[in-house]
Amino acid sequence: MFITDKIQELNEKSATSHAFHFEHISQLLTRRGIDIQSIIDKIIAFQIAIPSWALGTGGTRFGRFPGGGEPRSLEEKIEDVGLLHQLNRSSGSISLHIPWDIPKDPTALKSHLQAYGLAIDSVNSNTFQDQPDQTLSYKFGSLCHTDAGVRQQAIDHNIACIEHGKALDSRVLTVWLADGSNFPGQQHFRRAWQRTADSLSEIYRALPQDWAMLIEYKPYEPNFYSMVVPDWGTSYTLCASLGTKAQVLVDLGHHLPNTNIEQIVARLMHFGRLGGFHFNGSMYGDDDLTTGSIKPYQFFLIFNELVDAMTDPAVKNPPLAWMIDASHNTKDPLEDLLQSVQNILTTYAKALLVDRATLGDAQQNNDALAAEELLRDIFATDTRALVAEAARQSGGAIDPIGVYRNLKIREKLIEKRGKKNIATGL
Ligand code: PSV
Ligand code: MN
Repeated sequence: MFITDKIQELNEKSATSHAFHFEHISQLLTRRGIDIQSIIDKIIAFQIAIPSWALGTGGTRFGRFPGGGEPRSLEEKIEDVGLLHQLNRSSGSISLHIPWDIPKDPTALKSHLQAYGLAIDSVNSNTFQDQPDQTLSYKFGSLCHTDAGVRQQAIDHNIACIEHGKALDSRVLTVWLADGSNFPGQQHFRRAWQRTADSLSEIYRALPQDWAMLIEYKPYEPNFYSMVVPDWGTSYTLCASLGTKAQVLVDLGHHLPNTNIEQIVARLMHFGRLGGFHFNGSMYGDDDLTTGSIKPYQFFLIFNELVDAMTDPAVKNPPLAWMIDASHNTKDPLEDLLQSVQNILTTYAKALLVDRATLGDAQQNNDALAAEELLRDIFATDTRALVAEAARQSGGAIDPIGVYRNLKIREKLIEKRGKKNIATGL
């Protein structure tokens, strides 16, 4: 579905109200000596990948309630991301989970992507489920398994993912391991780490020079006693044992309550090892809620650290792969993704406004109140008009969700695809 003309028509209706809000923030920032256009350009340049597995309605282990119009194929998933990108101009790539989304004809798929101005982001391996045609089971782990045959099967799968990615010009393999144990004594911790490191090094050998391997961590689930890669420290040790193409991936939902994620991000960037980011919102654990919906202040503090390191020439961290990793149980998945992207961009914009010299002085002088107030002041600044202006300037919608609803896109997708189909994915 191509809707660019309609977006322009509807933008005209929002123009007066947008001009009013944009004028307000422009005056505020001018008084602070901030170059508004340079902030807008940075917002325009910020692209967040959409995962192919989050375009349908997710389920829980208790049930699944599809909302209708879900994509029936990888091509239709690309069309959905194409819709998002036309609306916000910030969702220019799609990540694939293999084997949920195996590209059958890479050449045709590439031209389909091109038609929507999209690229492939990461390829993500899946050794957390058994597939019908699979010889050996991952019930007791994959890359860490005690049986060399299972490990080899998991290694081969990851290498096959790299091959799929190469055919589509991806440059990132993301590895998340569900490996671990449910009972004390079940697994030998040191040997499990070593087997994992050895298996990863086999995969690393197959990684092209210009690729990155991102290693994600998670404290619990599906294993509830121990996970082989439960935290950023373990991820870091694995990356360090592999080489510089291996980087840690932070998924916001993969932390125990009250973990200081902003400090983790700062540490990893200080050591040049933060490679990727999965955005979502979390109340208790890996809840996969809308980004920024539960703890917006912490989300801002995380972005503050990211931007601090990204703008410090002394920090030698590679560019990050940004992606949303969420599941949509209550809302329309496309609306939820639009909302997440808006929250990400408005929060990123806030972090860009932080006066780092003044903050640095306050920190140097141990003036806790001044430092904290500076951050709180920026957190309270409404940056929505900056994000709307960035979308407007790049041909997107001033109000992406408003346009989505006005054009009755979900209704049209249901008409075309039906009410009951279920997309592959979570
Ligand atoms: C695991 O919880 C995770 O965050 C990993 O990124 C997976 O690839 C994704 O969710 C989908 O299951
Ligand atoms: Mn994730």
